[in-house]
Amino acid sequence: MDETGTGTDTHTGPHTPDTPRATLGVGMVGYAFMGAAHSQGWRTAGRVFDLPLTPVMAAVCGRDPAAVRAAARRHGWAEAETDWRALIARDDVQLVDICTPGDSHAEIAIAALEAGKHVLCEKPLANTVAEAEAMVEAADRARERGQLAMVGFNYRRVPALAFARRLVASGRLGTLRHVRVTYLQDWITDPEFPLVWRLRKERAGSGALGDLGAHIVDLAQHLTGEHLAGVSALTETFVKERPLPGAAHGLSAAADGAGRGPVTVDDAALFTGRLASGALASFEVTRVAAGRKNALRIELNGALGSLSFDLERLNELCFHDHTEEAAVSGFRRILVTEPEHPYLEAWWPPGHGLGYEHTFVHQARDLVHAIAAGTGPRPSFADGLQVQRVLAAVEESARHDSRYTPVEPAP
Ligand code: SOE
Repeated sequence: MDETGTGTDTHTGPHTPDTPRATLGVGMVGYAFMGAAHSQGWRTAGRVFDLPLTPVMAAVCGRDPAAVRAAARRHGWAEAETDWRALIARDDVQLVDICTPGDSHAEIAIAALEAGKHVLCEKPLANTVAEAEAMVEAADRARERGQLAMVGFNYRRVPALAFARRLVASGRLGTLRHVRVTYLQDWITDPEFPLVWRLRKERAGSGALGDLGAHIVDLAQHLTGEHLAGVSALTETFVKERPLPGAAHGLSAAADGAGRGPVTVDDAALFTGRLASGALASFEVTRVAAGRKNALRIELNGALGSLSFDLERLNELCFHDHTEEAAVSGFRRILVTEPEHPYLEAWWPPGHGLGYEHTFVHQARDLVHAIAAGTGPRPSFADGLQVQRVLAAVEESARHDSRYTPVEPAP
C-alpha cells in the first residue's frame, strides 16, 4: 500500500494543461447531507488536483422530481433523474456514487456493478453483514471486468490522519499498546427531536454504532494496519420513543405533531477490543453527548511515542516522541499544512488550513487515480465488510451482557 494507505499515490505528477484528458462520467444517487458533501468532492477535485481523468457530473438521482432538479442546479449536476435504474443505465455514467440511507446500498451497488459501472458507496457499506457479503461478491466479479468499488470512509483522507498513518507505518510509535477512540455528537439529545430515518433500524441498520462507530472502527484499523480480533460491548437507547417527523428528514428535522414512534437503534455504544498485535483498543460513540458536535478523537500510545488527533481541530496532529530527553519531551502540535504532508501539495500555502469538505475532494481524487490506474482503491468493499463484521459483533456482545465476541476474520 502507498504511504497514505488510501490505495493511491498522493503525488499527481507534472501538470500538462494542454493534454486533453479522458472524462469519467459520474452519476450520484441521493442528494441530502452526504450527497451535498460528495458533490463538493466531484466539483472540486479536478480543479485542485491534476487528475488523469476529468470527472463530469452527469446526473443526480432522487425520487422527488422538483427537489432533485433543484439539487442538480445547486450542486452542479448536468441533469436530474428520478429512477436510480435509469441513472445506472445511462451511457454517460461510468461511476455510480451512492449517497442514500443504508437500506438501499446493496441493491443499488450490486445493480450498478452488474451494469458495468464503477461504484463509490457511502459508509457504512450496508445495514447487515449478509448485504455487505453480497456486495463484496459483486465487487469481486466486477473486478475481473476491470471495474472498481470503494466505500466512503472519508476521514481516512483528513491530511493529519493520512500523515498519522505514515508515522505509525514508519515505526515512529514503536509497538502499539493503546488505541483510544471516541466519536461524540449531540444532535438527538433533546427527547423531542423527531424520529428521522437515522433512528429507524430498517433504514439505518443501527444508530450511533453504524453512523459513527463505522468511521472509528475503520480509522483505528486503518491507522494501525491491524484488525480487531473481538469485542466486548454495551449499547443503550436512552430515549425510547420520539415524535414522528415532518417532511424534513435531515439532522435538523422538525416533528409534525402526528404522534410518536419507537426508536429502534442505539443512541450510544461503548466497546473494547484487542488488535491482532495485542494492543488494547477502546471505542465510544454517542449522539447524545450534550455540547459535543463532531468530536472524533483518537489517541495511539506505543512503546516509542504517542499521537493524538481531534476532528474539531483537523489541521493539527499532536505527537510525543518518547525517545527524547524526558526534561524537554512532551506532546507537540504539528500543523499539518505543509506541502510535504499528504494531499497538501495542491492546496494553500502553509498555515491556510483545510476543513471537513476537503476530505470528499481527496476521496474523489484518490478514486479517479485508482480508476485511471486500474488498481483497487482503498477502502475496498472488503474493508467495508470487515467493519460491518465488527459492528455486528458489537451488537451481538451487547445483547449478551458484554460477552466477549470474536470478529470473523476479513475475507
Ligand atoms: C451524522 O451523524 C454524520 O453526518 C455521519 O453520518 C457522517 O458520516 C459523519 O461524518 C458526520 O456525522
